[in-house]
Formats: sequence, structure tokens, C-alpha cells
Amino acid sequence: MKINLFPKAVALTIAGSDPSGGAGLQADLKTFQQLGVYGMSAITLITVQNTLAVEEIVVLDPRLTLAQIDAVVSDIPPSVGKLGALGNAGMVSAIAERAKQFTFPLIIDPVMISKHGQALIDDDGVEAIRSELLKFAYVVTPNRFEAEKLVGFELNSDDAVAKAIHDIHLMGAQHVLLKLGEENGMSVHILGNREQNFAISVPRLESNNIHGTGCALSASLAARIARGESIDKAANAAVGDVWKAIHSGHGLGAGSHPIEFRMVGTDDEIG
Ligand code: PXL
Repeated sequence: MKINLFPKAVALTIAGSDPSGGAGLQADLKTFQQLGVYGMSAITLITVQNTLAVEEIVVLDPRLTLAQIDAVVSDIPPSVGKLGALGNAGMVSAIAERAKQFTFPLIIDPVMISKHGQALIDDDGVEAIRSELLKFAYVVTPNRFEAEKLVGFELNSDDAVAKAIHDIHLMGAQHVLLKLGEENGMSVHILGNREQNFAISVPRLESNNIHGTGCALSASLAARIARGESIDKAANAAVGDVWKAIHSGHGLGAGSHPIEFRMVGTDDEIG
């Protein structure tokens, strides 16, 4: 009997670098590894940051990001792609153009600001995400702030939330996983699939181990899609993975502490 020790599922993240290892492509790769998925990364931008502050951001020449994507995709075909911080409209347009050729589903995290409040994309970039990129999204994973920027109104009622999810579907995304935030002691997410919206809630943890939660959520979703899980199962499990990662944080650093990428529990089988 041939025992294949290597995971078949492969995920490619196209994202920015966070040298503190809490967010960005580092968070994505750690998450992929936790979930038994082989991870690859194409860098869009480099940040100089620690848990306290982002000091510098340099967006790469999009040609260099596309060259990284082409090099790895032609050699090791991914089962899924994940997009994180993209920096500016030039990068968004270049990736949208390349996405026409992708034969794998894309999970798009429309990253806009870091946990410290630093912009990770400019306004033209947000417009380009809306008009050029979201049509390639199998799933888009905005938080409340990002969803408000995408749709241009506040999510201040249940009707506004439903309309925002509808509008994001109209931009072309097949599924929307919206991170709404805290309500009555629960951390609330809504998964919208064009026909129906479902709430996914977990008890909110009082914790400052929060750096990397957004990246980890979309990376877990991507890894689980790569493993062949349905969108409903993957979204539920990804919310649980982030809960475990916050719970497992070590309080590292003097600022917003990174989560710890420990997601595989007894309720989870690596496929
Ligand atoms: O969490 C969003 C995010 C994404 N990508 C990079 C980041 C951050 C937050 O700090 O630094 C590179």
C-alpha cells in the first residue's frame, strides 16, 4: 500500500508581509499548515510593523507579484487562492486581469486597514476591488468596516446588513462571509449565498489576542475549501478556528497581541 504523507490540497495566498508573524501572508501560511494544506505565497506589499505600530508600507511593482503567481501556479496548481492586502488600484487591476485565467476558486479578504488603523489600500484601490475584483470572488470576507466602505452606507440595522450583503452579491461575489462584530456577548458573522443568509455566532472572548483574526478567518476558509469542504461547513469551522486561535494566544508583544495558530482540536479531522 502506498502511503501518501503529503497533503494534496494546495493553497496560494497573494498578500502582504507582516514581519511580526501575526497577520498577512505569515498568518495565512501558518493557518494552511495547521489545517493540513500545502501553502504557497506571492507577496503584494511589505510592511514594517510590530504589535505596536505599522511604520512603513512598500507596495511591490505588480509585475513582480504576477511573476510570483505565474511561477508557482504553472508548477504547483493550487486548489484555492486567497487574496489579502493589495495596497493600491494598480495591484488590484493586475490581479483582477490575471484572475480571468485562474482555474481555482478565490477567497477575497478585502483588507483595508491594519489593527493599528493603518491603511493597507488607498481609495482608488477600494474602488477597483468593487468594480474589477469582486466578480472573481467565490467568497468575500469583509468585516463591518470593509463592508461599509464597499457599499457606501452604515450597517446600523438588520435591513442595512441584508441590503449590504445583497449589494456585495451584485458586485459579483458568489458568497459573502460578513464579520459583523459583537452582539449580546456573541461574535456574530453572517454567511450569505444569494438565496439565504445564515448567522454564525460564537461566544465573544474578552482578549487582546486579536492581531491576525481577519487573515486567519479567510485563510481557514480557503484551506477548508481546498480540502473539499462545502462553503457552509467551511465557514462554520473557520469561525471556530479563529475562536480557538484567540483562546490560544500567548499575549506576545506590547501592543495588539497576535493570535496563536492552534486550530486543530479533537472535533477536527485533517482530510
Ligand atoms: O489584518 C489585516 C492585515 C493584512 N495584511 C497585512 C497586515 C494586516 C494587519 O496588520 O499587516 C500585511
